[in-house]
Amino acid sequence: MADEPLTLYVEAFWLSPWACSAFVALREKGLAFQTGIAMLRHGVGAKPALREKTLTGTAPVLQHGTFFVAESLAIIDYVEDTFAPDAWRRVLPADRRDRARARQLLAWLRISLTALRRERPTEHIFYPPRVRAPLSPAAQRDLDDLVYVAERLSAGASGALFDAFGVVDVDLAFALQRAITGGADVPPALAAYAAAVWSRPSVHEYVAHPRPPNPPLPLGA
Ligand SMILES: N[C@@H](CCC(=O)N[C@@H](CS)C(=O)NCC(=O)O)C(=O)O
Repeated sequence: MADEPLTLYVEAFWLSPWACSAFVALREKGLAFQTGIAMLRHGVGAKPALREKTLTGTAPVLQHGTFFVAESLAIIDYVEDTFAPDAWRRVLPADRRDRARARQLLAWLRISLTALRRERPTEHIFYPPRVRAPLSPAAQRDLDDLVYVAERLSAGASGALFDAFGVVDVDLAFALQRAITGGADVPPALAAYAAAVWSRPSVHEYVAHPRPPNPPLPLGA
C-alpha cells in the first residue's frame, strides 16, 4: 500500500498554508509525489470529480492509489500514520504531549485569528498590495494572541517549536508571515523563527513555486 502513487491537489495560486503543510509533510518524508490543481481558486469549489471522491470538496486533497482524502489535518495524520516514523522522518513531534500541543496549534491556527486572516490574507504575502490599511483592533488582538502563543513556546531562530522541524512550524510561520509581510511589528525572535522556517528547503519549494503573474480576481469580477 505504501508504494502506491501519491498526488497532492492544491489550488492554482499556491496560496494556501494548509496545502503547504500537506506538501511539506510529503517532502519531509522523502516521498515521491506529484501535484495537480484541485480548483482554480478559493471559493470556486473543487473540480466535480474531486468533490465526488472526497465528499466535502475542499483543497488540499491527497490521492494515494484509489484513496482520496481532503482536510489538511486529515492528510497530515494519514501521511504520518501510513509512512510511519519507524521508517520515515516524523512530521509531528515524537513526544505524546508535544504532539498533542502541535495538533492543538494546527487546529487553532485553522479556526481562529479570523480578523488577522481576513485583513492579511496569504495572497498579500505573494502578491503584495500597493496599500495596506492598518490592522483593525480585532486583527491587532489576533496578532497579540499569535505573538503570545509563539513566545510562550519559545519560537526562535532554530525554526522548530518542538524536538525537530515539523508541519506545525509551517502553519505558525505562515501565520507570522501574514503580519511580517504586512508591516506589523513582530518581536525579532519570532521574525527569525519565521525566516528560518521559510528557508527550510521543503517550505521554500512551496513558497517559491511559480504562480500566475496576477493575483486572483475578486469572485464575481
Ligand atoms: N480546513 C481545510 C481548509 C481548506 C480550505 O479552506 N481550502 C480552500 C482552498 S485554499 C477550499 O477548498 N475552499 C473551498 C472552495 O474554494 O470552494 C483544510 O485544512 O484543508
